[in-house]
Amino acid sequence: MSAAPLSPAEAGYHFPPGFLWGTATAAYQIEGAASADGRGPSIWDTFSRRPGAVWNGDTGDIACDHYHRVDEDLELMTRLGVRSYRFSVAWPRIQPDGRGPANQRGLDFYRRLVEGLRARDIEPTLTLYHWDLPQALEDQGGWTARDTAERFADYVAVVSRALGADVARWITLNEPWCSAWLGYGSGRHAPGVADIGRAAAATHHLLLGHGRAVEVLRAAVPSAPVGITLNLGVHRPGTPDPLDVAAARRADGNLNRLFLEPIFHGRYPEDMLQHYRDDEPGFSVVRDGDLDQIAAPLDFLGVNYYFPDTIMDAGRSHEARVAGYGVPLGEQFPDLRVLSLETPGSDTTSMGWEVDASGLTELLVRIKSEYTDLPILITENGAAFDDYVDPNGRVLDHERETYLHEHLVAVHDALDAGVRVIGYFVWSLLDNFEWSLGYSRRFGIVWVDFPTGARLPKASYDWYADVIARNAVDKMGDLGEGPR
Ligand code: IFM
Repeated sequence: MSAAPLSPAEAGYHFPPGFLWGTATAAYQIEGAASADGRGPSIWDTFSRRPGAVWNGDTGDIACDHYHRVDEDLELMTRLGVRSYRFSVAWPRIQPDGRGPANQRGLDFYRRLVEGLRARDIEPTLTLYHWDLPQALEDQGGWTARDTAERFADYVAVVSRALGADVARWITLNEPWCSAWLGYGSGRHAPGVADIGRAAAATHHLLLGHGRAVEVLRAAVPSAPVGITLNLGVHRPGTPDPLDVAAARRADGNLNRLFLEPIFHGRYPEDMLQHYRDDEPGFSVVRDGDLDQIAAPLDFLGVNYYFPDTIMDAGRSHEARVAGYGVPLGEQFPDLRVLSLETPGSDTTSMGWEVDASGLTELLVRIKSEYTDLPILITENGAAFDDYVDPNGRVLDHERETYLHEHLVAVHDALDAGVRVIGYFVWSLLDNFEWSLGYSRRFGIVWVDFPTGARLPKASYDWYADVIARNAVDKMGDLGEGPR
């Protein structure tokens, strides 16, 4: 009698041949060298100097000093074995005032990086905008001004002309929700504006900038794959009560549908247009033809996923307590009237984010059924934990290995469900500047000693190198070296 075939849970999870294993970073979070070689100020240089805006008054002035240590970081990637590196270009290095001729020394840095990657057989995945708007453009309204979308298109033309031949794939924007809603809605991110109507206008101008960038890229690099990276989530009603179901739908509208619908269906969701109808300027900035531009066909969708959200209606905090939920996490957008709740007993990361990989599978399956069958790249996934260097000089971040392991199994489940996931990028290669939380949160698979800049690969780096080498993750409960 022949033995029954092993299930993936028993045999391990193998990924399709050619699966694009990678790791990701962003310019302001790692580069430092804030005024080197003609770089102009960005909104994050300004915002991080505002008292109380960033934990400990931290700034990206030095960060990981990647600008000067790029060769060392390329070596780390080579040893890791990644097939692709996702990085962003700092617009203020290329156009210090956000417009006009290119700053050649800024371009030279990225040329060196891209050539270094190619020499090591690592595909450059280039993000054109990861939140560091030139301050000079913010002074003229930033993303609340339509002109910024045009300036972005000009900048994209400069970068694509200079680096086009060597870049493997292009990402127009990283997480435009954060730029619009944290930057102009809650004010927790640069430029620190708290005005819902301006956040809605910024949403539209960011998406318009994306559409214009796609047009420019199609002309400059016709054969290169182009996509956008969205931070998407799942919003689960805390109870079946219709009020909570409606609240979850509002949260979903703001985070997911406000971006997925215009990009893939060429329209803004009606309930969100209604919700923001009295906010000025809001979506009154939309002009004829804009949505066609925004819905320009793409080659892939980049998805950043970290955690799921449990949602109840803001008026139901008593019921939330009765249902056993902990203290609601702060209400970031009072107009949405949602409580974001922590599931009792759940594991959380040092960001306070709930660990639940099933949300990633759920999200990917939904994208396929409701929005697009395009190939999907997981352009970010990872976790911050309270890492430390132990007396033996090692960082044994087994919680991160577990997190990554569970999320890779979730990706595998999505593949089994027919979703075309073509790659996965760990956030992040290096510990880095975590925006308003400064250097207090460590997401890296490589430890960075910020006073000296020294790098130390963590246990999760070795674990991930092994996953890449085998194109597979082990079965659950078999995570290699001394797990948990
Ligand atoms: O560090 C950020 C990154 O810049 C964008 N996505 C989420 C990460 C973790 O918060």
